[in-house]
Amino acid sequence: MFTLPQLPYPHSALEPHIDAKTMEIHHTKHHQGYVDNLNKAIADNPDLQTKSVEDLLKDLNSLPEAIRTAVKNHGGGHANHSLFWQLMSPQGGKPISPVVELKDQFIQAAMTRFGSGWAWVIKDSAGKLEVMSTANQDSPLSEGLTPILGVDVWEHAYYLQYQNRRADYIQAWWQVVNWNKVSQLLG
Ligand code: MN3
Repeated sequence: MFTLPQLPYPHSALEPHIDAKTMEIHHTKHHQGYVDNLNKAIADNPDLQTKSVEDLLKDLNSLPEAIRTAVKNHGGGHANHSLFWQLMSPQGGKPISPVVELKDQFIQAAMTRFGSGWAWVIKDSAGKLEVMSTANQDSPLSEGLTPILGVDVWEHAYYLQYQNRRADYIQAWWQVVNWNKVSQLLG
């Protein structure tokens, strides 16, 4: 059984950049929904229930075809959001230069992701940092890549506070990046 992780800070902790209502709905409704639907998808596969969601996403092709898309979508949603909460903090520490250098490219990827999805800084198997974006809840893990930084650009992540102003949301989001977590992920 997968469960919703607690937020590492109160809903209001990221204000004024990200409002408390958005955080509350995003965490308790959207993320909870991915968790519930992931559990439903693997309900008849006990062998999969003991795996981490990351391991499921890294090897989607090994899953029964009937549940592959559901695990990609809802498992991706669970993994992406679990990381996303940790990638934000009211006290994020010192920006990490090699990631900051990719800021313009990262914002460009977030702005040009049509519809719903994510922009990422990832580390490839050779340890090289790159910017990419994924549609829907697709995870970089499914492409053999390690996410280092990721911003949710689904409208549910910003619409209450920023309406259609995705650019304003992304700039505000950059103010609450948890660089301590980024540093840990960089290894
Ligand atoms: Mn979301």
